[in-house]
Amino acid sequence: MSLSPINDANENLLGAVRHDWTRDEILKLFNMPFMDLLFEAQVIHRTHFDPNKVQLSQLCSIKTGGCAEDCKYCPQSARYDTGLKASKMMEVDRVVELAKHAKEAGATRYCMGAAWRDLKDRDVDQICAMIEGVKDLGMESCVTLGMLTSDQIGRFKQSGLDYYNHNVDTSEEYYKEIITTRSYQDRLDTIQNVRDAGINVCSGGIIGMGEKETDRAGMLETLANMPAHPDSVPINKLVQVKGTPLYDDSIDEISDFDFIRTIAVARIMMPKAYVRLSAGRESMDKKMQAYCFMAGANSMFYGEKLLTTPNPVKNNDMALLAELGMSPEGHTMSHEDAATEAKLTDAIVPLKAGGTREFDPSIAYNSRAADNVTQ
Ligand code: SAM
Ligand code: DTB
Ligand code: SF4
Repeated sequence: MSLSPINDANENLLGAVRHDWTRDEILKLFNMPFMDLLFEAQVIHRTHFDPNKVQLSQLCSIKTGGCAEDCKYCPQSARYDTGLKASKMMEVDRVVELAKHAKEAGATRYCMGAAWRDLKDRDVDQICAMIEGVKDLGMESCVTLGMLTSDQIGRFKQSGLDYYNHNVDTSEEYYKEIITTRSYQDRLDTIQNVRDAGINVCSGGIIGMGEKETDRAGMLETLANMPAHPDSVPINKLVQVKGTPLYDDSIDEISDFDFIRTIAVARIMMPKAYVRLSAGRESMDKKMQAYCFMAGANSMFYGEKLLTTPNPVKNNDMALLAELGMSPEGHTMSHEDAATEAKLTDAIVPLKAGGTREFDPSIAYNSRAADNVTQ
């Protein structure tokens, strides 16, 4: 018996980096027996990545709330009463200070988000200073600021920006049900500007907004059929926030298995992308997250807060990775960084108090010394 059910069905489906996926092919993947799908995703994952490593990104909301857009999922839209207080843009020094803490706790990428429809030229200098501050710490930088022009992204490139996050959110068909104040094409144009500037693209979407399986397939079709696959693909599980239109009992919560399937299909379709387990982890138990890693997720948001909603506490995340024999992927820190490692150890040792496991210092950073050098 073959170990590769996809190859049995169609040799072209497995392993190749493709940009010509059809909806039918993708739906075929979604409808594979669960175990076969996970197996294929693991094989592909192991071809390109260390399966026991997870990249950690930390978010910072540099400008919260008061957004003009009507994204039905979003607590930061000014159109919905979610009780969120809008704030002004944070000072550069404060952002860099928070990034330093994030680095000390093990994050390698710092993602700064603003509740804007689009970026205004008057804000570009301040954002450039934030990017430069994060880069000076030896971290990767990412920003997500809404739509932007090629001139603006060119300025960020000069400041050393590594990633720009701009999600397609769902399929082109379902998008109209979720957002009316800007088009799918607007999103794609911004992503193209980012790619043209030589900045890594981070683009994914949200699962659990009442969409059908064909919409999940459509979202992945858009992402995988871009001229180059996004370097990072965040898969968010909708966080239902009271006051938003998607805070709704009538929306069936997506089943765990359907969510895991989406991760696995993303891994198969975009073999070399970092697939990020993003919003919604707070509602996932340890087993669910382990299945997501098995399906090919190899990145996650780290730290107690996403932009405005909660995320698992760092100690729990470190405990989960330790229990699974996994470790954070690092490329800006080394074992020589004793101060940093001591802080990581402080963060993990209290786990022992829970009595579940012994602390093994090697999990704080890669236990295989060879991997500890810059990748
Ligand atoms: N305003 C910018 C934009 O829309 O591109 C950047 C920030 S926006 C909050 C970034 C992404 O967060 C959205 O594209 C969406 O995918 C995700 N997001 C926002 N609210 C969410 C929620 N309640 N649940 C899950 N994901 C959410
Ligand atoms: C992404 O895809 N998810 C992150 C990040 N990119 C900017 C944001 C999630 C936000 C969840 C809701 C909130 O905390 O406000
Ligand atoms: Fe504004 Fe972004 Fe939220 Fe949409 S997702 S309302 S653009 S902050």
